[in-house]
Amino acid sequence: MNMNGFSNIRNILFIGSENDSFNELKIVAKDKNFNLTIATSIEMISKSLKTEVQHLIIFDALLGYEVISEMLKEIHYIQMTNLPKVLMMNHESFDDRYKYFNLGITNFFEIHQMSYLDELLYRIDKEETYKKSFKELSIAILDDEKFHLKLIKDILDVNGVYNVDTFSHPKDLLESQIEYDIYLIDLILPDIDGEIVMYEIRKKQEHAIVVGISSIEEHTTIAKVLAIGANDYLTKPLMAPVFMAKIYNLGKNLILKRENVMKTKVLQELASKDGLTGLFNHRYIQELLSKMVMQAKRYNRPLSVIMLDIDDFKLINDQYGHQFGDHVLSGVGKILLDSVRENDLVGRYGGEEFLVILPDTTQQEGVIIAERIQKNVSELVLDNDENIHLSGGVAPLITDAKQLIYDADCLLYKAKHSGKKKIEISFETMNTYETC
Ligand code: GH3
Ligand code: MG
Ligand code: MG
Repeated sequence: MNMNGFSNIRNILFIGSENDSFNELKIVAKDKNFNLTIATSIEMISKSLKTEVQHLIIFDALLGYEVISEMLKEIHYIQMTNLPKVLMMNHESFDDRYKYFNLGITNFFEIHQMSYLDELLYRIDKEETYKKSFKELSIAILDDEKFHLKLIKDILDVNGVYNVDTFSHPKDLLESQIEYDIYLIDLILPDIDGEIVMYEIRKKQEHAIVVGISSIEEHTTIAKVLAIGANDYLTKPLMAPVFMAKIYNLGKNLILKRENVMKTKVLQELASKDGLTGLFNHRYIQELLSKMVMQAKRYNRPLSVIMLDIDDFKLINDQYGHQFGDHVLSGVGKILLDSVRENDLVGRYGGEEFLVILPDTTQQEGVIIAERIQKNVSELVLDNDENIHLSGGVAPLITDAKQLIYDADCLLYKAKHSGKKKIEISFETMNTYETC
């Protein structure tokens, strides 16, 4: 991968002569990791297209309309896929665009607007990565006619899509344990209707691509299939280029959707976690506490929290430096996570203060967990053979989240003021002048 993030070499076929514009193109192409080949005759074009996968063809308008028209005819004859064809002009005008568009040119740019080409190459590269991902999607075809099954499989095969399974009986597909990305379903089938098969698939897989394929052209049938949740409906006989273009677009949408889900997950992770310790941050642990309190009250279950604070942390910073302090903090965070059960939630409440939410836990049970954490942390030894200690307060839910935090904080305060290195659970011995 180079600086631009392009992962594979892409090819551009330039049709024109080796002039200044060609040299400029070469620089832009190289920068974007595209390979530029020049062709000056129909023979050279046909040889290039047959020997190398091309991702873009650029014509120099200087060749003139007639020559370009002849060359495009030859390209259309050889080339099956929709290759972008760009015309490089001195000045582009609506009339020219209209004229060349009818010939099959898809994009235009002026020689002095190399930035346009830059953008185009970026888009082509992105599209290529989608094409690659598309070829990896799994496809199930269900059709009782062997001929259609083979036809669809062949079209996919020619287009480099090999992760394809075929089914002649609806039951075989419905009973298959595999969750496919794309389902191509014939409507008229033995035993079970295609519509029911589609309904069953949609029920199990909300985001899979489901396409109905049938010779039925009745509007009500098409509308019904789409209402069931099919993404599209194609009528037989299938036209290979249209079929492929539609399936590719649907597949690309699925890939984009998955990409967005991943991005959202990453963002949620970033927004809810503390960067240093990886624990939930102050805002998010409060949000979680409100939710847990609501649940505990609804189901009448106990809930406790532990508020913990590292003893004399300032001294650790002063003695070993802030960086080492950070290291201790993330170490303590890890011990906290390792010391609690799966359903417990751990957050960094402040600088060296932590909040642990314990669902389904009484205060007495909470103390056991707090003491376990305390013991595990105290096994962290510093260079001067000193250990790290925690003070804490364990409070049970009585009224609401606010009270819970207040009580735990108050008990922590009590632990600090009565010698540190301890877990407090009772307000009883607190002096009246000692307020939180
Ligand atoms: P106590 O036993 O009473 O809790 O004393 P303490 O020194 O632990 O508490 P104090 O509140 O006096 O000091 C907390 C220190 O924690 C001061 C602050 O610089 C440090 N601290 C807070 N956040 C971070 C951090 O992210 N990294 C590092 N290295 N230090 C931090
Ligand atoms: Mg402290
Ligand atoms: Mg503190």
